[in-house]
Amino acid sequence: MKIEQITLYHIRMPLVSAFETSFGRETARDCILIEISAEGLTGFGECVADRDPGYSYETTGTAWHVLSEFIIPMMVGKDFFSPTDFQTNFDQVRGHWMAKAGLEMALWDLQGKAEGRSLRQLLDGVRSQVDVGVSVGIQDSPETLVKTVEGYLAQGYRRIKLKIKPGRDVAETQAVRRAFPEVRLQVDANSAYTLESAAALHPLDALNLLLIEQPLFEDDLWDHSRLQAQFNTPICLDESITSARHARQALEMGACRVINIKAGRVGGLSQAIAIHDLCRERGVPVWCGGMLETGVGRASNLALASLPGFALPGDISASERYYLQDITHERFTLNADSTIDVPSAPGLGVMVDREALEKFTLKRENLRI
Ligand code: OSB
Ligand code: MG
Repeated sequence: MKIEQITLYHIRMPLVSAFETSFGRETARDCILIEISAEGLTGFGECVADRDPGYSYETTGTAWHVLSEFIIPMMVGKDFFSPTDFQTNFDQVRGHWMAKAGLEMALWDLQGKAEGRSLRQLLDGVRSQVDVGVSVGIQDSPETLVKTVEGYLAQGYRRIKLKIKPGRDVAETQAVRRAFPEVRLQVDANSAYTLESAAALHPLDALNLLLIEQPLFEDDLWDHSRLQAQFNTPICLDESITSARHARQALEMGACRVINIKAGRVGGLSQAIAIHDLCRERGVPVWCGGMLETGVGRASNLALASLPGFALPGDISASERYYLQDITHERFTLNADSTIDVPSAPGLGVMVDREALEKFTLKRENLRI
C-alpha cells in the first residue's frame, strides 16, 4: 500500500477537571494527532507527548520536530510500512519513543482498516472488555481527596490510583484507606523521590496497596532495586521502562515486581507487546497505563489491555472523566463491573470527528511522501 500523505495536528483539549501530579498541574492536554492517507484509506494515531517535558523529555514540540524533519522524510518513496517492522526501520533515530509510537499507531489503524480486522484481532487480544480504574490527581487536602475518590467509586470504578508527591503522600493515602478499607488502591509518585527521601513512604507498606508506582527517577533502576528490598508492597515501574531490555534488566535486578505498559513510552504497540510477552513468560503482572488520551489513543489502550498478561486494571477511564467533547464520535463508557468495552470495528475502531478536530487544532502540517 502506497502512503500518499501524512498530516500532523497539534491539538489542545480542555480537561473536565485539572489534573495535578508531582510534576505539575494541567487544565488542558496537548498531543499530536497523526493522519496517514493511503489509497483511499485513512489511519489515525496519537502521539502522547504533552506540551511540557514533565513526565518525560519528549514534548509536542520535540515530537513534531523528529516526525517532520527525520522520520516522515525517511518514508518518502517507500512502500507500505508494516507496523511490526516500524521500530527496526527507524533504529537510526534514537529515542523519541512517543513520536514513533504515534506514527506506528496510525499504521496499525491503517492495516486493520485494509484487512477489515480490529486492532484487538490484529494483536490477538483475548478479552472484549477490560478491567479499568481511575487515576486521581493530587487534591487540596486529604478531605477533598476522600470526597473525590468517593465520587469515582459512586460512578462504579473499583480500582483507585492516587497521585502522590513528597509531603502529600502518607496522610492522604491513609485517609483514603481508612474511608474505603476494601478498595483496590495504588499510588503513583512520578519519580518525585530519591532513595533517601523515599524512607518517608514506609508507612504505605501497611496499607495493603496493590503497588507503588515509579517512586524514584527514571534512570534509577539500581536504587529501585534497593527500595524494593525494603518494601513488601510491589514496586511498579512506569517511566523507567522504555524497552523490553529495560524490563528484563529491571526484573533481573529486582527493581520492580509489576510493570505499567504504555505503548507511547516504549515506541509503540509492537514494543509494548514485546514487554507484555516477556513479563508473561516470567509470571510478572502488567497493566495498561494512560496518558489522558483522546478517543484515538484510548481505543489503542483498550485493544492492548485485551492481551492475556494484563492482569491488573488499567488507567483507562471513561471519556467523561477527561473530556466534555472528544475528537472521536465514539465515547467510552464504564460498565457496571468497572470494565470498558474493547472496540471491535476495523483498525482502532473509532471515527474522528472532523469538526471537533478542527476546533481543537492549534497547528497543522501536511507532508506529502
Ligand atoms: O504516570 O501514569 C502516569 C497521566 C499523564 C502522565 C503520566 C501519568 C498519567 C496518569 C493518568 O496517571 C492516567 C490516565 O487516566 O490516562
Ligand atoms: Mg505513572
